[in-house]
Amino acid sequence: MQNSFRWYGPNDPVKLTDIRQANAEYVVTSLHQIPYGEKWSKKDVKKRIDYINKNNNSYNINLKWNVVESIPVHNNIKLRTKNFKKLISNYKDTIANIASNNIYTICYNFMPIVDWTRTQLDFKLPTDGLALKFNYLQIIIFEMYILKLKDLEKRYTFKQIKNAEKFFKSMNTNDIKNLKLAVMGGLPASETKYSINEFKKMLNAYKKVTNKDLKQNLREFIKEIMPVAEENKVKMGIHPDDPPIPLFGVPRIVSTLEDYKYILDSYNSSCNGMTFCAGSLASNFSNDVYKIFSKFKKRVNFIHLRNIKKEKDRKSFYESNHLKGDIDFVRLIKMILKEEKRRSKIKKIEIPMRPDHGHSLLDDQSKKNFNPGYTAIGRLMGLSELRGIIKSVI
Ligand code: DNO
Repeated sequence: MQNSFRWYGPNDPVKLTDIRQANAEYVVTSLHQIPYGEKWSKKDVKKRIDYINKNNNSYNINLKWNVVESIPVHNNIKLRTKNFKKLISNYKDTIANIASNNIYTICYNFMPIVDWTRTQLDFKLPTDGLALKFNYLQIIIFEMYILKLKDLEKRYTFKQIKNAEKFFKSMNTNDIKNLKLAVMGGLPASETKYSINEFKKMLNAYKKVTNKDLKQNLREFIKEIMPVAEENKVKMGIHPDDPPIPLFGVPRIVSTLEDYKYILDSYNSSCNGMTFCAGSLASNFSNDVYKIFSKFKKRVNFIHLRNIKKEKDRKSFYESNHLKGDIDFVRLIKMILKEEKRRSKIKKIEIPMRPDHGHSLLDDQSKKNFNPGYTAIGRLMGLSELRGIIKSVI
């Protein structure tokens, strides 16, 4: 596997030297400064490569940008409204401009409104480390008390609503502020930091969109972009919904084995592949991550490795230590290495992999400015544990 680390660019408090010290050899990044939907020029991409190269020299490990994560997909594309045709044309040009700079793997997702979602960014572990957590009741609280939505009984049971009311009473002002921040854009890579009204407006835009509509829109998008990916030898990897369950009454369609089957069958090409995110997939109680990997292994273009611990309500989870969660990484890594071996019959092929998220540990906790989940020390530990497994099972 290509040991990679996500890097949020020159403004990331985690610097390229930190990434090198963590023993990664590749960086996964995106041009986060470019607004969603706009075209990335060849020059924009080259500028970022030059920045990385300037930090490389003959003495140190030469970090290389191997994966673009992500080219975000604008909501107008997901909804196929307004200027979506222009946005798709920009998307295609962006793919070509990335490839012309010799980067051939691109991750994207099709989550409506918000990208990945957590409800707590500082969940205290028994070790005193801090983790990210998703609590389903807090999503109901968010809808009930922050968005003040009506008709919640349409999608939640009486018991869930009562439990949410009870939970809400135990939260203080700070907890509520943090919940709001976490859901409405406190996480890195989120589309935008919404205001309550903007968030409601987006919910309204998706109001009549069914699961079937959204799937159809994704299929159209795939059919439009994949020929460009093929022409430019780019491997696209669609990231699963995180978490892989519908949120706020809006459908999510990249959550299960069946969803992936639909997506990968929509355009039969190795360029139309998946980002296998173990932690995201495992947080849906019905998903079997080993089965999903086995089924689509030939189409896995990028890998995220992180673990989770599911909770009793079957919807909530927290991000556990890489070796302590519900996923057996020894088993999974063996499967990945076997697939790499299969691909490497003619020429050695390594799948790009990054440890996804880390806890906030040691000095991470005193840093004022950090991207939740993307701390230096926490991820360093994650990568080290994964490397240990890789080394011992290879
Ligand atoms: C979370 C990430 C995802 C990912 C995008 C991929 O940490 O794995 O947010 O960046 O969804 O498109």
